Amino acid sequence: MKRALITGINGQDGSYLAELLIDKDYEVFGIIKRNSITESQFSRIDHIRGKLNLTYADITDLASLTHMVKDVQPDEVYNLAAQSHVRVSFDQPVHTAQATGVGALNVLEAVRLYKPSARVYQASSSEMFGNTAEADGFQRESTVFDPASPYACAKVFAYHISRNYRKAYGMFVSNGILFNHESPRRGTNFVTNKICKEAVRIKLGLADHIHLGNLSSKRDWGHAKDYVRAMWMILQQDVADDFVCATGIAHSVQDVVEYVFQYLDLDWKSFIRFDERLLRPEEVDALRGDSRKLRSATGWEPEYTFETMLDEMVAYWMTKEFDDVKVQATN
Ligand code: F7E
Repeated sequence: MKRALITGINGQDGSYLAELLIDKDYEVFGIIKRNSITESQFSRIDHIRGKLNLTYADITDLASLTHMVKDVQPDEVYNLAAQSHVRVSFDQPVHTAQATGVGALNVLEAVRLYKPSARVYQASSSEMFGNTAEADGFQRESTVFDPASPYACAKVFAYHISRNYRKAYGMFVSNGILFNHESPRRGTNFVTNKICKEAVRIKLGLADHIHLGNLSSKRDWGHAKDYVRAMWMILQQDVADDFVCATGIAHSVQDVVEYVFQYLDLDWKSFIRFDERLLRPEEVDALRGDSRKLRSATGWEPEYTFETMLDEMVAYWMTKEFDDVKVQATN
C-alpha cells in the first residue's frame, strides 16, 4: 500500500485528492492546523474521516512536519496548504509569505531530511504569471512570471525552491501550475462560489443583492475534481517536471454572474452592487492556460465544462440549509 501525505487535506483540493487516493488504495495521511472552531475544520472530509490518518501540524512549523515525515515515511507528499486568498494576502502579506512561501520550503526540508526518496507535488498557481501572457494570449510553462500580489510572490518563491531542491538534491519534486479550480467545496469568499451561494439565497428570498468588485477580470476556471486527478498524474511521471493545468477557455467574472442568474431565471442587473473594498491593490486581468504539455505527457483531459461545473455548484446550494450567516463584506 502506497502512503500519501497531504498538507491542506481539509481544503477543497485536499478533500477531493484524499477521496481519489483512497479509491486508489493509498494509505492517506493529513495534517490539520489547529483551529478553535473544530466543526468547520472537518466539514469537507467528515464523510471519509474514518479512512484518514490526521495529525495536528502546520506548514509554518518545521518541527511538526519533520516528525510527521519521519513517522509516516510517505511515498508521495502533496503540499496543498497555503494562505490561498489573493486579496487577503494584501492584508496579511507576512503571514502569506510564511505559510505559502516558507511553508513549501519547510515541507521540502522535512522530506529532504527524513524521506528524500518521496515524490513531492508543489501546488503552484497561475497567479504567478500576473499580467504577462504570450502573444497568443495564453500562459504556459515558458511564460515569464510577473506576480501581482503577496500571494503570487510567495508562490513564485515556492515554485523556484521546489525546482532548486529537484536540481540540487536530485529529489523528485514537481510543480503543478494550476489555473483557478472550483466546486461546491470552494470557500465562499472566492468569487464563483460566492456568486452561486448568494444568487441562490436571492432566489430563495434570503438576500436581495451581492456585493462584488471587479467584474471584468477573466479567469480560466476548471473543476477541482479534474485538477486533483492531474496532481496525481504529475507524480506518476518517470521524471519530475513542471506542468500547467488549465481548460484553455477564459470567462469574465461577469460571465459567471450572467450564467448563474440566468440559470436561476433572475435578472442579474437588479442584484449586483459594486463594492470598492473588494478590489485588489493590483489586479490580474486575464488568465488562460495552455496545458498541452500536461495533456500529452499524461493524457489528462477535464471532464467538466464551465457550465456543468457552475450547474453543480448552484444545485448544491439549492439543496443546502442556510443558517443565514452573511458573507463577509470584505471577502
Ligand atoms: O477572484 C474578482 C477578483 O478570489 C477571481 C485562488 O484559488 O485562483 C484563486 O485566485 C476574480 C478576481 O480567485 C469579487 O478581483 C470580483 O479578479 O475567486 P478569486 P483568484 O484571485 O483568481 C488562483 C489560481 C489561486 O492560486 C488562488 O489561491 O474575481 N472578484 N468580485 C472577486 N473576487 C472575490 N474573491 N470576491 C469578490 O467579491
